[in-house]
Amino acid sequence: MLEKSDIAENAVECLHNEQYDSPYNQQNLNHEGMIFMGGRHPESLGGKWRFTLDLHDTGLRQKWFQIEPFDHETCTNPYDYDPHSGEEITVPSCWQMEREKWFYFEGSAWYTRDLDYQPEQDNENVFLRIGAANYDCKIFLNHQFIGNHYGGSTPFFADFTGKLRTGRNLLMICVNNARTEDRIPMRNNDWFNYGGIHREIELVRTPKDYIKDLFIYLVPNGQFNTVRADITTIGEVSEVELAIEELGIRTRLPVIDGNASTELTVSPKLWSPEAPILYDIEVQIPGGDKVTDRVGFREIRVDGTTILLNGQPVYLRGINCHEDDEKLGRLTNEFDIRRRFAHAKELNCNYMRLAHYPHHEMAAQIADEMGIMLWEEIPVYWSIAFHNPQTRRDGKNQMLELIKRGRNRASVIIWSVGNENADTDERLDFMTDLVKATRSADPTRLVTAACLVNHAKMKIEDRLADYLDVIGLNEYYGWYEEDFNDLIVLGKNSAPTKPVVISETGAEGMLGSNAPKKGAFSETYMADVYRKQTEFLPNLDYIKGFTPWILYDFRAERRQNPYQNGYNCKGLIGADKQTRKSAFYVLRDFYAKLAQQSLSDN
Ligand code: GCB
Repeated sequence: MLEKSDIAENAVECLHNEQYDSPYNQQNLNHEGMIFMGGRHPESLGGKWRFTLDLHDTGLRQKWFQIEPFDHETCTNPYDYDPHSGEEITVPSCWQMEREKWFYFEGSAWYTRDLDYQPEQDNENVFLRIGAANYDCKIFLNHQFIGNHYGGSTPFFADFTGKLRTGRNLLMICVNNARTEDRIPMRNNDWFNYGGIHREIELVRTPKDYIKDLFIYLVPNGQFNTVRADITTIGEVSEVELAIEELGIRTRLPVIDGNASTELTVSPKLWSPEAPILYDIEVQIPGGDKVTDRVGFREIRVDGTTILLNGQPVYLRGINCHEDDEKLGRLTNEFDIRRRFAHAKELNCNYMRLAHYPHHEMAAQIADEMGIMLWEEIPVYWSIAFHNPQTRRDGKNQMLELIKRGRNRASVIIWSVGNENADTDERLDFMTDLVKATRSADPTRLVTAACLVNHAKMKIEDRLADYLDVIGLNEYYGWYEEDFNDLIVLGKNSAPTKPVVISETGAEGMLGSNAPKKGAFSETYMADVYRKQTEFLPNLDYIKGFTPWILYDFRAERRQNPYQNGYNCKGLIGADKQTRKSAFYVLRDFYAKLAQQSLSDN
């Protein structure tokens, strides 16, 4: 047993210490370490990595990250794993999609590779950036623990400055996707628990003095004439230059204690789905670090039960979408994202809900360009350990990472803090704190959550609604709630003073030769539910948006009836991302009518 070898300093501790992972769970890789990426040129560390699953966390117990390369032929010590050899995996990926034998694995897995480092400039900073790894990600460089990150869908950075050797370095990463009680989401949810480093992994270099953050936006004052920029720098920086050439702006700003801010009086052309106008932005430390972005300026606010985009009432014609693919799992790419928005446009949508966790950052960049408004959210979903301070810290951190990553994206109009969480005191306390943190990190967007219905009183009732700008409502009348007439009762009994967006509704509809021809799970039944919903909802004047569940069928292991076989089949299009179901056309025609109406109203 390796417990007796040189590698394990203390054999008994190695086997019996159940606190073995606490030194490696500091969650020190968090939103505070984020660096603005626009215009930077990171080096990809993607490609083939050595890989092993580690069901018992033997790697942390035995400290596999300390193992030096050794010769197998002459080695006399037994070993349980050699990080310098073994199976290979492609990174980024979800391990489930790489080998059939890894499909249902939930636990720790180790990634190892050599890293050749050659400095490019004096005193450069070097960071490792991971776009997302699900869920706990621990980083080891040259046998030393650097830090860990919690949360499966947001980016994080590890500071390698001063820790890299010129030439060969050893990088080891342990990713754990177990569903545990403290995590967000917790143990139970309706999507597949993919594991691994599923977004880009790269090295980012900056000069010693650099730009850490840039937040630029149209001040939501109803005048459309003020652009504000907040810039954060690191190092000895006394001024920065901000340029928006197309608006005739080139100005130098003093930096005080690492911060520069300005409000410019300027009236840019406004961004909207009909006119997704973007401006090139440049920020530079004179003679030094430079970042760029392409940014749209728009204002989103609510007035009573109306949502106003650039001062004009807007109805959100939306659809939900998971980040899921039959062959790739949660790994996505530009083609996949563009196809998704093209399908939304075919449905006459102007809006999409990116469910139920932060999607790849490319989604909002492409939505900016294509003119699709977005709802983005973190997976505070169903049951969560709201009482646990660690969980609260994790939730807030995921939200701040999401906001910092994408707050220059005009397409993102709403942040959502939760989905269908029971209305308890602990949840309310957790949520009010989260809403406060969200608003203070970003005063330019609406805040929402998918709220609850009081089934006894048959009305929309959720204490969280008081703290939101828009009430999201998931309702499945005609499917889980079989009697559609109950929706009519609910609609009449409710008198919200804020806009309500139907954040989910739908029904399952199977494709293929085995699909039932009528009744539940048939396409006909599904289309009928869509018909009833779209005929009734326009009668409720406080409903200001509609996002049925969902664009594509997606993998969900809790669904095991003979039709579903591990898939949620409420997609308007099948899991092949091609085959449109009958309900697709019902929604398309409904939205065409709404779009026509809104043209004639404006
Ligand atoms: C919901 C959940 C969503 C599920 C959906 C369903 O209310 O928010 O994650 O997938 O219902 O299909 O049951």
